[in-house]
Amino acid sequence: RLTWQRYHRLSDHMEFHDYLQKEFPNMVQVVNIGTSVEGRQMRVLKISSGQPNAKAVWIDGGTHAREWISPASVSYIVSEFVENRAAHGPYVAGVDLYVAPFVNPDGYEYSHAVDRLWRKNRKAGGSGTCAGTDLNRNYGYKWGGAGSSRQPCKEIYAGNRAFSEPETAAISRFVLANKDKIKAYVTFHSYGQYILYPWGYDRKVPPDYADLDRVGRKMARAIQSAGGPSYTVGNSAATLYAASGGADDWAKGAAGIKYTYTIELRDNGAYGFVLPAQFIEPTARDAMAAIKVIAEEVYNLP
Ligand code: 0X9
Ligand code: ZN
Repeated sequence: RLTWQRYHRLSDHMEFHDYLQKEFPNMVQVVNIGTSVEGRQMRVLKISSGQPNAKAVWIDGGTHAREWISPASVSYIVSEFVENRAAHGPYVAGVDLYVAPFVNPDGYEYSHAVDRLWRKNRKAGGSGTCAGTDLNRNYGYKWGGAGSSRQPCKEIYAGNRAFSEPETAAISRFVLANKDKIKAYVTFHSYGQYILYPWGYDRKVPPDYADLDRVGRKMARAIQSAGGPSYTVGNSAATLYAASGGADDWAKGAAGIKYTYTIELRDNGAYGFVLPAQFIEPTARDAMAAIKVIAEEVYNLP
């Protein structure tokens, strides 16, 4: 079973998904949306409000293999929504969630078994070149622009075309099929404590950025009120760096989802990607506080 005391392997998480579906069949459905490069299942957990026309929030984690706090925190959110439902507000029960805790299952396992700091997926390179595509450079909006690379040995290798990877292709298919329901898209990464909104490909903002900024600040405030640290809110390219082909830009620019964020969880550099397990619970509470704000916002949309 899953705990929040250590980082669990993928198989423990899969057992947790199966357990939730079995124990809460009216609320939780495990959907296989595709297969990774190495043949692992790409899973989405549908957490249903039971309301027929509920709006939905997309949450994902584990895009970058080494950012273990991301899938841990996303799984904590799932557990809170399902197993601790009564402790939260009415909007928790009023929106549907689509949750993909492991966008990059192969990379996650590789970062446990072989290389703790692995980032990309596990797409085989051609002979004499390197393995792995950066999944957060492989989405099909402004693909191949600033902050991405065409060289397979780079950590920010964008792949040989947009959605060349089965992992990103599966997500785009699923999200587009549900895009009328999905009103918010939150992708969890680490580290740095940032709440970032589009665009990431360039230091420009979308026309409705004032709404994104307002809700972003609300999330940051909620995190602090829950006892968490300060998170910096801003436009992705201006606040962090320009990077094209990200999931967030695609969700906003191509799928048309209004409230789109990348949240970089803890810490702000002391441990970086190798965040000790004692920080899982407090960091997961940051993530939960942010998602409660988004869920409430979506719930209250006209
Ligand atoms: O570079 C990234 O993909 C993200 N940072 S990380 O350290 N987790 O790798 C930031 C992505 C922000 N979004 C876009 N640039 N579109
Ligand atoms: Zn990342």
